[in-house]
Amino acid sequence: MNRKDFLKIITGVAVAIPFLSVTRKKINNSFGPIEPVSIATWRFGINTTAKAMDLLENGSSAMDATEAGVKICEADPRERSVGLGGRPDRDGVVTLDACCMDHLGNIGSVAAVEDIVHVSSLARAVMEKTPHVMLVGEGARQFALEMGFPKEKLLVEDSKREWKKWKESSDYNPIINMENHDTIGQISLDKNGHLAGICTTSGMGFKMHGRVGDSPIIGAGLYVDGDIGAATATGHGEEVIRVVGSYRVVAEMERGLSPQMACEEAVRKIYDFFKRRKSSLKDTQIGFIAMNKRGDVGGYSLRSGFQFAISRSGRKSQLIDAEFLIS
Ligand code: SD4
Repeated sequence: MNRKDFLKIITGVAVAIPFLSVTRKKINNSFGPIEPVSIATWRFGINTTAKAMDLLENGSSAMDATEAGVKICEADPRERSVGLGGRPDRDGVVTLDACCMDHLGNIGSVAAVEDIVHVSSLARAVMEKTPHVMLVGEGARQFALEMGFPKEKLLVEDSKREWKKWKESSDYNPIINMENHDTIGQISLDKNGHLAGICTTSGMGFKMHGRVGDSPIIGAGLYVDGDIGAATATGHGEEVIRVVGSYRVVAEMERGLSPQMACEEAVRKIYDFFKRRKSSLKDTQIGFIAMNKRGDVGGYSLRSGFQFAISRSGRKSQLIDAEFLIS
């Protein structure tokens, strides 16, 4: 793909200037009718953004469309890092994390949840039906059951087999999954110009029981500012939390950076923190995707291999190989 095609995909138009220019002005929204857009992390984003786009084109809200998208991934037992079929912790228990945020600043989050597949919807239920913003562990599970979410066995045979094999080695060294499927973070812009996002995951494979990563942490795994833009993260959650990653990306957009440049800044910050701590960058990966209020998007990762999907109105979803900082 040449630079011009790339710019066309991420900005939706064939001009380079809006993407490349750095202004200090707030993003304005006087761009005529809003074309819906949905973006999501990794290969599975192709289907989830296509689903969201079907709904967005028919007038759904960004939150409804995003939720419908990520639920496809949560329900798929072959996706081994999200929802049903997610990888277990080191005790063999699958625990899920998720959060959601809309353009008004409404937030909901659940962490370390057992037995519930659609933790994205559960996070949304926390947002809409409780006076709180975050429920964890057994409390989140109980709330789900009270709300009528079905109780389901999340550990599938393939994950169990992998976990047993992992247990043969006594080393406790959970590493971030570098394969082509991982946490799903999805952001959509609807016809009303409203943004919403959801992040959902089983987290780091073979993590300590009770470990929570960035994905359900508002500001780390996801952040939405209806006046500016939205960002979401995938990869090594501890590192994303350290720099409050998704908030940082949105703050960079508020400063005037394009979504692409904002993602690059956040990844660079993580890299700097690694260097400062003289910590090894081996076995780590971090990726951000972002969208501003007018539907320009960006994505960037620490290492090669990160992909994200974009669906724009009237076009097929496309998978993009993100640019990266180090190979
Ligand atoms: C976490 N960021 O739990 C999530 C999961 C992930 O590669 O993206 N893993 O740290």
